[in-house]
Amino acid sequence: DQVAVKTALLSVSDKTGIVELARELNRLGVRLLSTGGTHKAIADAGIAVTDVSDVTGFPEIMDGRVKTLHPSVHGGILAIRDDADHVKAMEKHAIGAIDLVVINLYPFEAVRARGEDYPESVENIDIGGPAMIRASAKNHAYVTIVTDPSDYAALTERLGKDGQTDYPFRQQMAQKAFARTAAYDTAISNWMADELKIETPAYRTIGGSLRQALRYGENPHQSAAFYVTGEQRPGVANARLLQGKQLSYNNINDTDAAFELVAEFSPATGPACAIIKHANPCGVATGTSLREAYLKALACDSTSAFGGIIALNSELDAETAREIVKLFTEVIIAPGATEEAQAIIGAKQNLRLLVTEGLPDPAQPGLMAKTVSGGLLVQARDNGRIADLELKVVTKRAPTDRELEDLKFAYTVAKHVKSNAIVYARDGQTAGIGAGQMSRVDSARIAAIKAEDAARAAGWPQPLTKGSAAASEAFLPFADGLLSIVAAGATAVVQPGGSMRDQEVIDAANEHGIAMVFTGMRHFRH
Ligand code: 93A
Repeated sequence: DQVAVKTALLSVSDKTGIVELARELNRLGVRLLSTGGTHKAIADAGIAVTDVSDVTGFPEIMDGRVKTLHPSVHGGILAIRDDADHVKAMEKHAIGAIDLVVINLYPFEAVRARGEDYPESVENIDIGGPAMIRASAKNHAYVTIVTDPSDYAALTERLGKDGQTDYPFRQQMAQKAFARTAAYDTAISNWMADELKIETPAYRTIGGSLRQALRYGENPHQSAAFYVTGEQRPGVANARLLQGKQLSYNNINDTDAAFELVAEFSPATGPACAIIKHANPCGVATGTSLREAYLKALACDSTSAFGGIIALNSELDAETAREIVKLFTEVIIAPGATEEAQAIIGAKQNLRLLVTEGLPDPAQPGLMAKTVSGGLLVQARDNGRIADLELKVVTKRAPTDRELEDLKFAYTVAKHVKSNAIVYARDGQTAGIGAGQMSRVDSARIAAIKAEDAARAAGWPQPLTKGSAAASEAFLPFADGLLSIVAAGATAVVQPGGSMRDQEVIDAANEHGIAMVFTGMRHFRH
C-alpha cells in the first residue's frame, strides 16, 4: 500500500508554507507542477517547477477560470495505475501520472466574511480546485491529496523516510478532502440562499466548517467540536475573546442563549442584562444604568447566578465590571468593553470576556437544528416578538400601563426559557423564573418559591412576585396554572390563549381581578 511520489501538482490560494513544502519535495526528487500564482511563488524562490500549461499544452484562459480543467491533469490524477486500459490511454495521450496533489481553494468563505459584493463572490467560487481535490480523493488508492497547510508537516515527515505515502494516510487525507469540498459547497449554497432570501429550511443546506475541536462536550467523556455556518450575526461564533481560556461546549451554548436573550432589549430603550445558567435565564433586567440592570438581574436569583454567564446589551463599563467581579462568573459577552472595564476584568484571569460587533437582530430569520436518532430537525429561528403582536385583553379589567410594560418584558423573557416557562416580572426585572417543568403549574410554583427564597435571603419584606405581571410562553390549559400565578401575587397575566378551556381560565382571572391578555403566538422552547 506504499506509493512512491514522483510528481506533485501544487495549486494553492493560501500560499502559507508552500515554498517550504516545494523546497522539501524538490529535495526529495519530486517533480513539481504548478498553476500561475503558485508557480510564480515557487519559481521566485529559485525552486525548479513546471507550469501546468506546459503539461496541458494549453494556456490558462479566461482570467484563470480554465487552467487545470484538462485531460492531461485529470487523467494523470484519475488513472488506475495497474489497469492495462488506463495505462494504454496514458501512453496514447502522453499523460503523466500525478501522485500528490496539494490544493487549497479560492477563499470563498473569507471573501464572504469580508462582505464582498455579488460578482466578487461568484468569481471566488473555485471550480478547478474542487474538481482536482475530488478526483485525487477518489483515486486515493494511488494519489495523496492535501488540502490543509497544517498537514504539510505530516506529509513531508512520511515522504522524508522513503519518498512514499501509506494507504491509511491517503485515506485519511481523502476523507478530509471530501469534508472540505462539502463545507465549501455548503457555504456557497447558503450564501445564495441568503441572497435569494430563501428561509424555508427544506431548501437550505445544514452544515458549516470546523472552527475548532473542543476539549470535550457536555460531559468530559463526550468529544466535541465547534462548527461555524458563516451566518453574519453578532454572537458567540463571531465574537472576539479578549481574555480567559478557550470556551467550553457548555460555555458556547449558554453564551449563545444569554446574548440572544439580552438582544431582545434594544440599547435605545436602556441598558439590559441577562444572567444564564444551563441555557435558562436566572435573572434578566433593564435599568437606568448597566450596573443597575446587572444588580436587578442578579437580585432575582443570586444563588443560581454563581458560575453563570452574563450578557449585556451595551458596552461593559467600569462600574458594572466592578460589581461583576465580586461573584464567580464563567463568561461575559457584550457589544464592547471600555479599557477601564477590561482592566478590572483582567484581575480575574479565568473570566472569559467576549466582545461582539453589535447585537444580533432578534427579528432576523435564520435556522435552528437539532439531531434526533438518524436525522436532523431543522426549523426557522423563533423571531416572533411581542412588540409586533396584536394583544387582546380578554378579562373585565385591562392591564394598567405599568402592568402592560411588565407583561411585555415577562413574555419576552419567557420566549427564552425552556418550556414549560412561567416568568414573573416587575419594573423591568424578573421576579421569578420557572423553567423546564413537565407541568405548567409546577413552573408557576417553582418560580414563586424561588422568589420567596430570594426575598428571605435579601431581607425584603415580600417577594418581588407580589404585584408582578406573569407570562406563560404557551397557553394555560386549565385554571390551576392561573390560580398558582394569583397565589404568587401577580396581578396581570399574558399568554398566547387558544386552549379549549380558555373561558374557564378567563373566568378564574375575572374572579380574582386579574388583567389578562392573549398574544396569539406561542414560544415553545424544548
Ligand atoms: O478558476 S478555477 O476554478 N479553474 C481552474 O481550472 C483551476 N485550477 C486551479 N480555479 C482553479 N484552481 C485554483 O486556483 C486552485 O484551487 C487554487 O485555489 C488557485 C491557485 O491559483 P494560483 O496558483 O494561480 O494562485
